[in-house]
Amino acid sequence: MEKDYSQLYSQRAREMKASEIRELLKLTQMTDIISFAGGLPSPDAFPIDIVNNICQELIVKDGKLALQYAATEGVTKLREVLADRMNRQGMDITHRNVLVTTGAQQGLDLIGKTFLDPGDIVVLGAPTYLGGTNAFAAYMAKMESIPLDENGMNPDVLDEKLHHLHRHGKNPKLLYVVPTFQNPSGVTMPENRRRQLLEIAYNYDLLVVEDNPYSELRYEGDNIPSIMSLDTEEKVIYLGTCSKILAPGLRVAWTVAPKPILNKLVITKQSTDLCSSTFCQYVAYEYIAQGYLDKHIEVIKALYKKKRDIMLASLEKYFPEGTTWTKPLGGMFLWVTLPEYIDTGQMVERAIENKVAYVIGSAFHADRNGINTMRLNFTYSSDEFIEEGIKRLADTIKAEIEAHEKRTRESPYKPDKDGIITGV
Ligand code: PMP
Ligand code: G9A
Repeated sequence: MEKDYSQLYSQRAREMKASEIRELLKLTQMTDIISFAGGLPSPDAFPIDIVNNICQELIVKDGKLALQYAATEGVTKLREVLADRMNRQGMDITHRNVLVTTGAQQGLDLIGKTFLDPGDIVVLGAPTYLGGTNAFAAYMAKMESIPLDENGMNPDVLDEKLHHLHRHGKNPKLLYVVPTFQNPSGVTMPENRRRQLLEIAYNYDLLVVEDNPYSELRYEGDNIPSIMSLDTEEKVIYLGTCSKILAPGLRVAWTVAPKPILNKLVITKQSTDLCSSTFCQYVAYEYIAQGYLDKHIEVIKALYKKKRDIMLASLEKYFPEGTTWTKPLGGMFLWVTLPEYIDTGQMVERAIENKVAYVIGSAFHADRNGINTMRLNFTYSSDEFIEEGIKRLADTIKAEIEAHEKRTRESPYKPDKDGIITGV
């Protein structure tokens, strides 16, 4: 029998739960399941030859630096090229506003560690990125959810929520948003909403955490400025990452923040990992500085647009009546809503038996709502498997609908013509 250490765990560790995404990943990577679960880039797109050349040249040319510890802030020349890229996207920063992190996930954790005491409130979307909720929950924060619509977070609803919280003496500290091609729903906040959101943040003295891994993966439509680039009061912390535009295995990401906040985050990071992998930072630097990243993004955009289109066409072709889904203009995900009586948490076992996987929608709701929803990733699977996987998923859903209809037919309690159940 395994020894039980639970009495020794901190309260925070006792309350932490495994990420539904990471657990599914273990399962889907081991088997022949078609996975629409993890937010994984297509491995076919990884620039293996270029990274190979960079690594070989790097180790000869700069080995003594690349194998050494780096400053906690990150390798200066990487911070500089990242700041340049951000400025080309409308920001006004220097490398001193940039902290290199081990994945944007670490950025979220450092923000939690730096700002959140137990009981502090974070306001976020419903649904929202589960890794964000988990990072803040690890610091025992309380989440307050704002339901999203097809244009992301509605500022009027946010304002009402904050007003209500304030009336009850509650002052949230952070507002967490993934405004562009949101994980998990794929929806994007238009510019006017971003401006309104900032005004609200200023009024309520909230820090906005803008988590933005996907904005460069736009397949149609015009770019929308980041919230940080619209900010005039230094109230935004921004997270970027190489994970979706280059390779998540590098674990190279960056946090942009006003200098006082950045300095605090650096101290927080020192107790976490001293510095992010120097070697990977040098690889990322060379990749960007030699001009490969912008070209690579064009290649993967074409690849992912096609995959999105195949998934949308397959949904149209196979999914039964009563199901709806978002039609994202970019990113990696779309969001499916099933009839209310279907619990995607229970259905997932049947889906896995049918050799297809998704992430259950309730995992992305801090309040565990959204039980009839699911997130589908369209970038990881090969083109052929996308259609086959959607067909398997459609069959799984149809079986749930049929089982429900059978139960209703056989039930002694039937609704009359006004929908009132009287019993037979
Ligand atoms: N934020 C969001 C919204 C994400 O979708 C992800 C990855 N799925 C992350 C943060 C973490 O990314 P990274 O690989 O950079 O840690
Ligand atoms: O593998 C991970 O946990 C990163 C992917 C995140 C996601 O699926 O949203």
